[in-house]
Amino acid sequence: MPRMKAIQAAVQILQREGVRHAFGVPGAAINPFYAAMRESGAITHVLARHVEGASHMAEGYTRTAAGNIGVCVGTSGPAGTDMLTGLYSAAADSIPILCITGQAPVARLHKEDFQAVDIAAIAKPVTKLAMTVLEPAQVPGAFQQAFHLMRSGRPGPVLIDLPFDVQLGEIDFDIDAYEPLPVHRPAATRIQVEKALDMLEAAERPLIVAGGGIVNADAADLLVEFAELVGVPVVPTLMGWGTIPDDHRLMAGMAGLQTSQRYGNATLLASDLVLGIGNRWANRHTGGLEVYRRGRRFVHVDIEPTQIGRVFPPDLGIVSDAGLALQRFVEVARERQAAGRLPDRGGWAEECAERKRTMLRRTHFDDVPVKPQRVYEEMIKAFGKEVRYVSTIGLSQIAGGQFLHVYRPRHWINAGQAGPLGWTLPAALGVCVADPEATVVALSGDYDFQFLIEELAVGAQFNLPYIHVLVNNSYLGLIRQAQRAFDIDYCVQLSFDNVNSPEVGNYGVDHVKVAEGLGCKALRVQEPGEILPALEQAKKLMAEHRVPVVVEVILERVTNISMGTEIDGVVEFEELATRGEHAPTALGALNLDQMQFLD
Ligand SMILES: Cc1ncc(C[n+]2csc(CCOP(=O)(O)OP(=O)(O)O)c2C)c(N)n1
Ligand SMILES: [Mg+2]
Repeated sequence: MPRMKAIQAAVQILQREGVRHAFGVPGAAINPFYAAMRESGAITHVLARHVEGASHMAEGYTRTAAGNIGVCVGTSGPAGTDMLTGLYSAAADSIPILCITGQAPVARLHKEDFQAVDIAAIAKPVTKLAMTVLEPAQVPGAFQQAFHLMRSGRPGPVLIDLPFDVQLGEIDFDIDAYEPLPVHRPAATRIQVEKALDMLEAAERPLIVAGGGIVNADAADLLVEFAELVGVPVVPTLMGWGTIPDDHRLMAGMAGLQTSQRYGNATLLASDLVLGIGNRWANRHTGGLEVYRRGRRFVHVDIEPTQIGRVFPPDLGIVSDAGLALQRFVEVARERQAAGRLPDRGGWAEECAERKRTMLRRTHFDDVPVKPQRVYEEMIKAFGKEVRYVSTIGLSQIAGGQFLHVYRPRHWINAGQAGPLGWTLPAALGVCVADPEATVVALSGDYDFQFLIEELAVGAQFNLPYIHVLVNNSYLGLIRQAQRAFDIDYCVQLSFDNVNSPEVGNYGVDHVKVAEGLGCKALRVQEPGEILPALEQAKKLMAEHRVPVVVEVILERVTNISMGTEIDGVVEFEELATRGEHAPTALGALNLDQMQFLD
């Protein structure tokens, strides 16, 4: 049996489990791991500038391709605590990442050693497993279990904390005798699917709500196949956006309080049955449950048994991996189609499509300073269907959800539940590492951008080119809007006179100078007509210099974005589209002459 340090076995296991990249920040307590990684040569390491950044890079990396597991690494003490936000974000959105931390030697754990903190205890609520490994011989098993748990059931993150002496302890280990553990994924039974399809058949206006579980199961094709078979329109959640292309005739829009379309909410409200697959009835999707549930029945398919009934009791709950359930749904629906049993949904689908053609918000404004809606219109023009968008939180993300178009799963990469400011930039870098050929476009407000701005240097150092669209209103815009309810505008201003950059007026931070200082390229845009040329120029700069390119659009300071607390009560602040030219990039409304708009 080969004899080696426990940490060398760990690195061999990482390789065997498919890890090729790690994101991290070294420190004394994790140096044995770095030595083993260097010796193996099989894992490339991206050096973050902030350990939280490394954790979000790992998440962006995981989300980009099925099967990916992002790894983030840090030393003992503050490195682990810095990564907690990344663990929370990953856990909340069911994303596996593996967080590896160094730790003080076992015998000194209780002596308040330098940078010794019980990170496993702190990380417990935001991981599937958080473990300080106390025996070198347990290291292989800890990693084996980590991968098993991250991939099984509802995916999620794991933290493995490795005391210094445990990393260096000698063990007998043979990687050829190592086998990844089988992955556990429950599958819907035929009886369950028959019952769900009976309910679907009995309904007059059924909908499918498609959640992020479909993305995790890599089952978007099956979703579209099933929807087409039964002719039922699909409302994706924010996490499921892209599972059905936005321009598909059965894509009925998103429903919810913020990242939703008017037609998506209207269609949900008109439905009488909702089949939720791989979704979790997030409160930003449902709003008040009384309105959401009134007059309709629900089927809920989820991989995690305790998710069924968590938010409200469904009429039928099915515990299943979304992909395995969809396989069965397609199989049984095909049989029913052959038997002539499937009802014709043409009228209902057309009603939904008609709403999608007509219930539009206006995006075409010529105002200076620029209105945010216009930015999304120009982004759609600049980037094709293959673009991968990355965003997190704020009015920028909300308006992005309302106005952008997504055509593929994993092409809208968004921290859905946790919404931690600063996530966008490092997550985008993780996406670049996972898919170097992709056009990656990040979308941030000025505050989100400033939160982990130093990570731009990582993009410059490691040649990770992407475009960062920075919509600058010099405000904590979302919170300013929320403070209207309190009749205050308090502690939300980011504006000040920048003594070094009179050209930014009172917008405060000179993002162009900061980005350039960190080794990136940056363009600033003041007028709507300049946006598209700037985005085109950014593509060229990105190709030429292989570094991140920031395109900052100076927005009007105050624009309220449509939102509400109930899906039948979303407040519209701007003029709605009443003519085709008001919403030139809206889908379904491209035949402008034939359009009739609804208020
Ligand atoms: C770590 C963290 N702190 C606070 C918040 C609350 N929050 C949500 S959006 C926001 C303001 C975002 O401002 P900006 O990024 O400029 O976007 P805008 O809304 O102006 O488009 C804040 C403070 C958060 N999501 N995360
Ligand atoms: Mg802002």
